[in-house]
Amino acid sequence: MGISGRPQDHRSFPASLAGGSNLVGGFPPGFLWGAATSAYQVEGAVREDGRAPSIWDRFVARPGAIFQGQTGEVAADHYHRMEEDVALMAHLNLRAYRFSIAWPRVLPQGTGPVNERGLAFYERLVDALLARGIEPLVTLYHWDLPVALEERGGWLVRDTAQAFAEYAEMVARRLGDRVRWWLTHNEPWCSSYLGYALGIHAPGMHDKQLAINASHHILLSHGLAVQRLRAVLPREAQIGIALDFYPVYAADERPETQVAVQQADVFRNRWFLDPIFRASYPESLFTVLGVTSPPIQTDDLALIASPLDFLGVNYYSRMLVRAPRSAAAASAAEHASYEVIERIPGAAYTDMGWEIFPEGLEVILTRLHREYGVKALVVTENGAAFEDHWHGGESVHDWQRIHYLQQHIEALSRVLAQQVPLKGYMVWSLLDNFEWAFGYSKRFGLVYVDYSTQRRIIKDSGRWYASFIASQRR
Ligand code: IFM
Repeated sequence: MGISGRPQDHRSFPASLAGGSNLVGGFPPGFLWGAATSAYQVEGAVREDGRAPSIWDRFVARPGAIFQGQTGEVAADHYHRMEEDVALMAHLNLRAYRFSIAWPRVLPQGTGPVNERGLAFYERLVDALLARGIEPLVTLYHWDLPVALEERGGWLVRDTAQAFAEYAEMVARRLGDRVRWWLTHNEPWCSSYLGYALGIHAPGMHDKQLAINASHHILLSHGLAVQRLRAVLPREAQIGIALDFYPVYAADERPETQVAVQQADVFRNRWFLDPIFRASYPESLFTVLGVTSPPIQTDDLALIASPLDFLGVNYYSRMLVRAPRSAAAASAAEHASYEVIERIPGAAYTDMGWEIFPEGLEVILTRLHREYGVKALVVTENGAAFEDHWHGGESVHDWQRIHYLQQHIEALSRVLAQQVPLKGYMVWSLLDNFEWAFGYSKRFGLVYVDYSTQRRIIKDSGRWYASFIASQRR
């Protein structure tokens, strides 16, 4: 099977990290302990079984776009190793697995005829998961728009929102008898801002106005898809979206910094949260971004705010900001209204340069429940990249990741103690994988992937997580 490591044995961990069982209690029975991946980051097989290219296949070919010109062509070869990977998940005691469907694999032209061979892959994956008692969580869009749609305007045109709703309905009709948990989009902030304003993600554009326009169509596509999913899925289906959050903190006590905090919060958290849960864009959003309103039509916001069963929360870090201290600092900052403090003395960082700040997870989850009245929450991503080293044996010692997971899981138990309806936690990621512009240089997996052989080696963190989940079985 090619799986290394013994999940039940955690005797080699530092004493403070061993024994998930005495870490925290109080997790409800049926809590979804899982891990997540996305199609382009793990599948590979980009030209197989009728899959057509997505905007990422095109973007990775752009000189300088990706670390060392790497691509997702092979990635973790999950398309060919799916059964082995599901066995690995069972070995890790996972109760849930979040994955995404590659739109261009199942509808190569974005609309029109279904590619049965592509769809069959996801049917086999869902069946394999269920056979092992692992709950599937399906994400319909994790950034891989079919090129055929990009050529017709991509997210800059309303038709793409309609095409997404049709795609969502088709998948729901085919998998809805077996899949209970559905997410429309993953991190639309990234699809919009990184893709259309900063140009560091596909489709690689550099215009904030395009970013806000694209975001409106993405939000609309979400609302339209929620309606279609609701119409065809069984009543017990759970429909949501995964947003990424960065709680914002003030770096000093100046009143101007309080304003800066509000503006950064609008930009980083409320841009998507408010339309989805309050049917309106935050008042200052367009000013903060320096753009005009996107093309909003009557009923768009009501559709975007279609009721959800749960919200997926992707949490990695926080933002520490202050008001610019001079005109020069303001013009150097990405947004004239605030400066981000990138390095905080004494703080710990992951290999992505993200501050490790578990308290932020507690803050964001409780806020979503209290301020936005979200019915149920699932942490759909949380995890860390560290420089892992494999020396050819059976293990990879990644105590920093264990510590990271432990601290964040402790935050969850504090959240549950405050009666927040939290239903699950997915570690990003199951496997080391293609980290977008960073290529394979960043490793987030519970499982190490030796890309030259595609051998999987369970890291100590994977063994720790398996042992922790086992300790929660009641
Ligand atoms: O790898 C990504 C994922 O695709 C989306 N959320 C953040 C992860 C780590 O950067």
